[in-house]
Amino acid sequence: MSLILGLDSSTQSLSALIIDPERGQIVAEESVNFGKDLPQFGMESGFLAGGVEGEVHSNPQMWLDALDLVFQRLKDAGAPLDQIEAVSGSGQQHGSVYLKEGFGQALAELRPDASLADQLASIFSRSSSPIWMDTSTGQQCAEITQAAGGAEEVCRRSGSIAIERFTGPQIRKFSQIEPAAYEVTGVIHLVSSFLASVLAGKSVAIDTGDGAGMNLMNLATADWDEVLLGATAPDLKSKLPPVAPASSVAGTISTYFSEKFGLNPECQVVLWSGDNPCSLVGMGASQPGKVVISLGTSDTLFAAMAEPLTDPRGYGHVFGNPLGGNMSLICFRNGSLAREAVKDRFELSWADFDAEGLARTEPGNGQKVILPFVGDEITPRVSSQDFVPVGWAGEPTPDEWVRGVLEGQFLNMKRHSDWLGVETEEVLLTGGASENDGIAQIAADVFGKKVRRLSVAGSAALGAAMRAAVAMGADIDKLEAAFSAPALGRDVLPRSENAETYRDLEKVFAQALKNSFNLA
Ligand code: ADP
Ligand code: XUL
Repeated sequence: MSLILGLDSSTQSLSALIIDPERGQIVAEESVNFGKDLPQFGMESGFLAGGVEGEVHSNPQMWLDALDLVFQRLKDAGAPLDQIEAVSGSGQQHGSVYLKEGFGQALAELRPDASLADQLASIFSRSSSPIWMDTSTGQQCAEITQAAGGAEEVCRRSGSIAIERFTGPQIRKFSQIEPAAYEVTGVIHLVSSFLASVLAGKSVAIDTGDGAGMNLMNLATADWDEVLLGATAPDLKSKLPPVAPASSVAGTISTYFSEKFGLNPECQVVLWSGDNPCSLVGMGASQPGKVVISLGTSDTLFAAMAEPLTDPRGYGHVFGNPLGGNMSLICFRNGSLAREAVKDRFELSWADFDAEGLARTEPGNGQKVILPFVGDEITPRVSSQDFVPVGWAGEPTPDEWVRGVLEGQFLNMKRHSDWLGVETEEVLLTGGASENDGIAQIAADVFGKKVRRLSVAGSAALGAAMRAAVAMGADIDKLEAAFSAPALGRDVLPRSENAETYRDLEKVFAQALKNSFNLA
């Protein structure tokens, strides 16, 4: 009994990872792709296409079928399910599940001879679940902001200003458009706490990591905030589970799973958390001092924080760090999409973004910048139709465009993460574009820090497993050394000869933002 299971219910798939914390090994991996493996739900990418006015919903019954299927696959593959000591999980953040009174009872009565989805079919008070991609609650955000005393106050309390995809505004909308269904809702869960409840066979708590993505939890007290509850929807407190630290053990695994799939009946269920909080752990960055930058479709920057500071400009978010304290999450919408736009516009290749290509221009482009927003941006919140070169006498050359946009992206990240209040020792780079040495060098130079590359695939499931292992007494440093080690020989050091250039360029960038978008 020494293995640990981590699950990750993301937008498009549910994956499972079994680790042996003592040996530092991955023992088994399986996954279920919602579109491919559960085509009966008609959600090719895990959500319903064609939602009106920014609505993006998914189907909680699909998540239940996926849970059954992933355990069946583990069992069929001969995974040692009877040796799993603890399980935890990661859920796409912000998504919400609406359940009638009696949810806990229904879970306690689950029989192994029928599926989860069939047995729980009548327990939902709302058949679909809004997810993080939903942008339909602008009006509700404005109403909550007004009722709670302004954007700064909402941010001070919850760690973020009112955000469309966050759960509070989503709940408010549901209470307004379907008041009768809201009325009969007994409990509202997040994707994470919903699936943790199913595993535990009872309705369990929401953890502080994912709970902070609701605009409902008070960061300082790590509990529901009366002012925000009151500003959001009637009688809301009675419809929310309690908040608890992510390290809490919710109970032992439901007999549904031990009888049906052969899990050990003593297997402990540790609370689930959100995917970003779990990734923080999986990336080996749960202790303050490291900043993770993920260069994916969008870029994200996250870091463990020593103090629960909030972003004075209102762009970044603060969530609970599942291993204690807090973490920041900052999203930059113009990530790879913007890099690809430059590449396509000038018919370049990724080699032009690499060391060789970048050698054709000078660091800092002679103290000229390009504001790197090919489309609307959320950090900073600006509406933009194209990149803005600032201070250029003529049109930049394609090589200057490449350098300008990359430098602009990292300068923008540095500027908008200056409120974190952590002394960064190193920057951990991950995501598709992190492979590129030229891009990594610009990151190192702009931040003035050592950049390390991580090749952890599936950091959310891994982080969930590592959290469960820590809850069972494993040492986080040992786990990080075994599972989250930076790729060997791929560190990039900042070049001291460029330090002054980039310090000056930061000021040029700040001035350009101010002049072009009227931003402080
Ligand atoms: P996501 O998980 O958001 O789908 P990934 O982290 O997988 O994204 O990153 C994929 C992106 O990485 C691609 O769309 C591409 O723009 C970018 N990418 C891949 N290779 C390179 C490279 N060598 N240099 C720069 N960008 C790259
Ligand atoms: C974070 C966010 C996304 C989802 C993706 O605020 O909305 O990263 O968690 O699953």
